[in-house]
Amino acid sequence: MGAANSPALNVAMVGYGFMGAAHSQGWRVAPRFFDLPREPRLSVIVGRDAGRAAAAATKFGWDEVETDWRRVIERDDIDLIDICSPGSSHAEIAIAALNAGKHVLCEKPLANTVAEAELMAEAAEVAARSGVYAMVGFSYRRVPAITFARDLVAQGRVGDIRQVRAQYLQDWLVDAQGPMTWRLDKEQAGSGSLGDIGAHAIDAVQFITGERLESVSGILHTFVTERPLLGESVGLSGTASSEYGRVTVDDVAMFTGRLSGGALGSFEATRYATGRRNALRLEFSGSEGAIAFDLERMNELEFYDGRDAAGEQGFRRILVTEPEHPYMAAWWPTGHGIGYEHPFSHQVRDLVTDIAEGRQPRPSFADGLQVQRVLAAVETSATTGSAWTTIGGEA
Ligand code: SOE
Repeated sequence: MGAANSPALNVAMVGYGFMGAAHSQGWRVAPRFFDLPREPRLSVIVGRDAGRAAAAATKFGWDEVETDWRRVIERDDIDLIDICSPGSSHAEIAIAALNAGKHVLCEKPLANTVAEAELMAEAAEVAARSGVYAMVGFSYRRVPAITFARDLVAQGRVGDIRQVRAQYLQDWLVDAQGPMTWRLDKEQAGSGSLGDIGAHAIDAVQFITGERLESVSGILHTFVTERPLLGESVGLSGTASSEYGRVTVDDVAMFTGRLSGGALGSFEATRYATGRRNALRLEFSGSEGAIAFDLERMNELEFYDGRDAAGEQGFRRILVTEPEHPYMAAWWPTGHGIGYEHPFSHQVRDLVTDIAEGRQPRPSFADGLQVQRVLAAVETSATTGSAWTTIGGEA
């Protein structure tokens, strides 16, 4: 286990919220279960609030605390910057880090605008020429059942995909008195359900099918336009104050799309799907078979093989916990499932391996830019009322 004689990979992580916690777990656990060519070190955690950042460092196991990301980028002993802060900060930090020769892992969506994402992809392309790599954190690609679905599709087990149904359903905004957070502020988050969770659905569909969305037609809607602000000193779980803040992003995004291989897709991203806590649901209907997945049952994949004998056909439930399944040989005995946090270790495994072997990790910033273009096209279609909006950029 680990990489006793190879140089450590010193990581500085910006942000310590939900994603900071998940990434910390990934950095810490990956080398305990996978053989990594370089051992990640949780060197510095960066947060503007020194007290909270120090508390996070202790809780998540980081060696040092810094309040200004610029200072860690200047340090010679830092190899990689992991960006877990809100979208509004991604472009500035990622570009500065890449220009300084640091590898970058950046949470999704890549940026808040296509213009920012273009600059980031450009900086990543230049850096890659000297072996400095950037990856965007679409972690669900590394759910073993999703990777396995991609493998089945690539092996032709579902034939030509004709229809795709993709939904990302959450319900944490159903209560209209639920507090304001940065995720509901366009300045900080870029968009709402569309970018925060719709981006995952878009990436997962494109990853599994190997196709790209070429045009979309969408609607966006905000059900609750004002929410109570939280008191100064309390975190997300604190009590709401009597002041209200304006919600400036979409609560729900729905769109249809055409994929490059000819498939038609319907997409829905919402935080108002009462009773659905974190259901990323994907279904692919092909000429030879079909696949269905639900993140709320993340260790399972449903597979319909149209080549089964007549009378025996039907969706079979595959428990994706066998050592033959992607990533699973490193974990528990067969049938002992994994959870939400494991894909973050898989992400670290793949990223560190690619860096050590001098290979561009995927999804690259160019992949993140392409998803950003899809998000922008949905917004354009929804806000201008145009029936179809074509997604620009290179294929
Ligand atoms: C992170 O990958 C993320 O998209 C969060 O930003 C969402 O809020 C979460 O619900 C799914 O994961």
